[in-house]
Amino acid sequence: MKDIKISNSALIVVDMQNDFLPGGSLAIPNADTIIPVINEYIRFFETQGLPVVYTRDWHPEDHLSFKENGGQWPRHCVQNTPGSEFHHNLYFPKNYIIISKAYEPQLEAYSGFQSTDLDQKLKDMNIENLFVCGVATDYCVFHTVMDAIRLGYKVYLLVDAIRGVDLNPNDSEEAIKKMINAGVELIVFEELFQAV
Ligand code: VGL
Ligand code: ZN
Repeated sequence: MKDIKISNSALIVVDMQNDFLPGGSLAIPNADTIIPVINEYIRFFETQGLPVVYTRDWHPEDHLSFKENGGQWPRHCVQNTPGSEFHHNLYFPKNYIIISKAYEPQLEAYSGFQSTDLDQKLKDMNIENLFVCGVATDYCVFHTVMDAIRLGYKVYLLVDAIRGVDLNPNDSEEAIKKMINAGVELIVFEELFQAV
């Protein structure tokens, strides 16, 4: 059995917003199929009295990552539009934290830690272990995990609750390999459930 530490832990749900889900402008294949699994994780953390953090891509209309502005992505997750809203099936506990990122026109930020107070908020709560799920495996999940490891957190990647863009077919696989090399531990819900 894996040595999973529940105390001083937080769940990070990355970018489960309409534009990244089927029907959205930057739809990630099968991203909707992880919602029930993510909700299980959220309920687990809620039951354990542990914090749940939701990151969101929060771009201004003139964001540099959009094709119309010279970037590589279709327009997505524009602040206060339906596409930037969290999916309506995503579960929210009574208490939760939202972290908005990439909110400035000239700033790209795939990581939930980049130009946000996420690290400070977690340290204020004495969080040492992070459990990360959501989208996209090869972009925001990847960069959030790599930053978290760099910042000294023990990071668990919830492999049954992530999906990737895969512009190239192996991008997510490569990203997972890099995260493993950096020290991430891969787990599925059953292993977390058995850990308590
Ligand atoms: C993301 C592409 C562009 C992500 C954000 O959330 O992974 N991907 N912006
Ligand atoms: Zn974006």
